[in-house]
Amino acid sequence: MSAAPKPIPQPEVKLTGVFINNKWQESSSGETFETINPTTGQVITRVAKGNAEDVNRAVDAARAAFHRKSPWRTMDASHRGRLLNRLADLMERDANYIASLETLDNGKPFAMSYGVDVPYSVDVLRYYAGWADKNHGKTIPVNGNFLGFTRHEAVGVCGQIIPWNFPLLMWAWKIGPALATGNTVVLKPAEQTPLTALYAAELCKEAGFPDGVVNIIPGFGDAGAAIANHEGVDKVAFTGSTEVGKLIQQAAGKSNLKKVTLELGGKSPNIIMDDCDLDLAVEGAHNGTFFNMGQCCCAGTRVFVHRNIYDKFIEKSVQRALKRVIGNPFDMKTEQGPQIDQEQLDRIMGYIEVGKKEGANLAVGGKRVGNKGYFVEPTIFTDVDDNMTIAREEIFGPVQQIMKFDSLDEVIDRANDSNYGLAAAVYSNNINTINTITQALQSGVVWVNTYNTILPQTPFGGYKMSGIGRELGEYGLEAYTQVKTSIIAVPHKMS
Ligand code: TXE
Repeated sequence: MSAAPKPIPQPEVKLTGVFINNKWQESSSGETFETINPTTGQVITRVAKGNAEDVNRAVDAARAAFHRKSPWRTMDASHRGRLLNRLADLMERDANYIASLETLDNGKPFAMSYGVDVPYSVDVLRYYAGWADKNHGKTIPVNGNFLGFTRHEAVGVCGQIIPWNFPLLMWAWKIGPALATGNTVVLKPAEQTPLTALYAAELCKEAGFPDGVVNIIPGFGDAGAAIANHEGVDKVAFTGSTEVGKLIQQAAGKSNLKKVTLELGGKSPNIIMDDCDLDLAVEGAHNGTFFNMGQCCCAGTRVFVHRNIYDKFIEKSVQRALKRVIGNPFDMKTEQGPQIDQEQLDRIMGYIEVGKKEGANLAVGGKRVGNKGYFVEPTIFTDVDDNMTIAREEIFGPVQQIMKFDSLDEVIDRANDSNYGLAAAVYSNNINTINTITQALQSGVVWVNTYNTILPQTPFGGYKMSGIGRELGEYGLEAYTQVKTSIIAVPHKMS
């Protein structure tokens, strides 16, 4: 994408309704809720509060759009790909507006919304657009006088529940593979950040997706629960807390055993060996923790540093944290905006207190910044013990834990000693160390001399309590397709 334009500091909010069947409507209850600007704590606007009744209506629309004779089901697969590419074109056309809206609603720096969130969303849509007519089955040389082949068919109506940390990007991760494979969608954005999901719904309509293919229900957990419990939903994809992930799985079990994919929390280890490029590692660990105000499921908040470079690493990490630019997210120099809301701010400040109480050394930060909006200083704890609360629980804020280690075997065991297993990284220049670590760590991705490198082509997802299933890449198609076998009797077999 070209150099960032000047952001729109007060983007006009155009769409605040429930989006069903390509039409904007009020919520069935007529209720609305406030969405708050986290930079100021002020209300941006009110948004329709969708509930179970709205979910019912959206599922009806999505079912009708999935009928075997519908325009969507009878469309060439390649045409689905063209629609997704058109949607990506429209996002690029409106990139400045969308990025500005994202910064207003979420608080992330415009440099990130414009430089990361919007272009990555576009990339994911284009990546899956390419798959639309390439996700094919196999002809299988079966026993007997039969012809055997498989088709990869759409699952049906997909419920998708997304969080607030990457509102547009999570929307694209969910919608892209679902539509490429011919499903229909009922998506609920997070209550904190509904605005870009709603605007992007309008772009789906403009791109030409038929009525009922994409339905968006802004609302709270009750609307999410209605999706997870719905008998007419064939699959649910969720990104959010591990706690709610468990509820989604239970709801699926109690209702119609809908397929479930979950992308949940993490407490990812970042292992810094003494043969690493130290400056690269310091910067990698800094971004690994502080990117997106620390509100990343894959944040590398357990930084294990080899004894030989421990003191030097801490000195440089503290210097880097002190240089981090916090402030107005519409300022292009800003690296760190506010946390998403008061609740998350309180939670993070609570963890910082617990860290101090349990005896970790607060090397830098630890305080709220100002009293307007939800800003927190980049915070580093050193001399952290593996059993401390701040070393075990997801903080989801700009708080880094640094621990010391002596040997490779020791650090592998300690890194794996977690209920989570989403991501991990190693900084080293020794190929044997790298190979050992990448094989031994229990996590969905292991980065080497890089962090947060998430690409449309490679799968992303969790071991252990970090989730079920994979998103992105070819593997990401599996969640949205079923394999059907056809066996046809043939009078004459030619093997
Ligand atoms: O998450 P929730 P919250 C983690 C992070 C954070 C914590 C709490 O540690 O501090 O979760 O954040 C919808 N049935 N992550 O409370 O509640 C909700 O409306 C169905 C990690 O914001 O899980 C929203 O759309 N849906 C994470 C979505 O779930 C329900 C990103 C996520 O909200 C529901 C966010 C219910 N019963 C938080 N209750 C990641 N993996 O990236 C709520 N929701």
